[in-house]
Amino acid sequence: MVGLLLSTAHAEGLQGKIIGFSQIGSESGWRAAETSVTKAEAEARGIDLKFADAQQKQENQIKAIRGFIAQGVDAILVAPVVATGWEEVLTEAKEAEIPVVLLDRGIEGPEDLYLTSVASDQVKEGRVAGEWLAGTVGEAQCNIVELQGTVGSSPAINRKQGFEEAIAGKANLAIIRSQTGDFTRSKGKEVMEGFLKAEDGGKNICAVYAHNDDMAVGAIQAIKDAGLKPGSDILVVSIDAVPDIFAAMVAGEANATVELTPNMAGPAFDALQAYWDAGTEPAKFIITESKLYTPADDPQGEYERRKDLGY
Ligand code: GYE
Repeated sequence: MVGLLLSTAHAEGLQGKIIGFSQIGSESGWRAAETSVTKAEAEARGIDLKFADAQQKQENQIKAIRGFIAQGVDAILVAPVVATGWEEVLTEAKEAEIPVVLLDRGIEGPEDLYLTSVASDQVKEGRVAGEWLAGTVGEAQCNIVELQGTVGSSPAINRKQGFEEAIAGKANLAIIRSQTGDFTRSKGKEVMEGFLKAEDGGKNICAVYAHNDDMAVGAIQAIKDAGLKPGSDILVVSIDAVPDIFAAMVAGEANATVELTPNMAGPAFDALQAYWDAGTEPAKFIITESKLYTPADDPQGEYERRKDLGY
């Protein structure tokens, strides 16, 4: 049940609206949670949600958006897999006078192609992760390996930038290897296995920074398979705050995560309703919170709380 995440304040205003949602896929636990929360938020408001899963492919998203335009939906939500290549299709939506709301990832190009964007501050997420690591290792020498998100996606670009900003000027901290794990658990594991082999079985690695928790969970498995202890031999810091990372914290195998709410649809629907009801232009960027969690923050409780929320 996702009941506790629902915002019920304006339950009636969107009754009967048809809204298309072009989702990226289900590469991570966070993504799956976002999908279920979006469906539940739509249902609670009486929205007829047309859901399209793009299987990680931008071309499928573009096709889905064109399909929504052809159907004459009232609005379109899109979680853009990569940051570029949207101008043409979003211009088509604009010409059809269908408002577009971006969810959880940003795009390059003119801002008038979408009504609003609901997302976290991804540079800040990277910075929070980097500051946590810098504060934790202090003066000690620390070689970091980085698991990047999907190449060309806004969270991969921004989370890298924010982390680099946080460790810039600290001579004892260095990213020695960085590669994409495509936001998935299996790729995170595979890439981490390569890092461990290349770095003296892992002895040369002090920390792994993963752009999401799923890749961190994959990396944790690789570290264990290599005979090292994740969480102590190699520190693990990531982003999302999904239940599995709290389970890893309970086991002493993960050290920090930055929370990303899966409820991007609630603020998106609120913005659409205000826009339709009162002509209120929403803020261009609706920014969700980025809170740090460590094993000191009741990981067992956080795990259970999220399971109850329907993750
Ligand atoms: O952190 C990751 C997902 O787009 C910000 O995408 C989102 C990211 C999220 O697959 O787990």
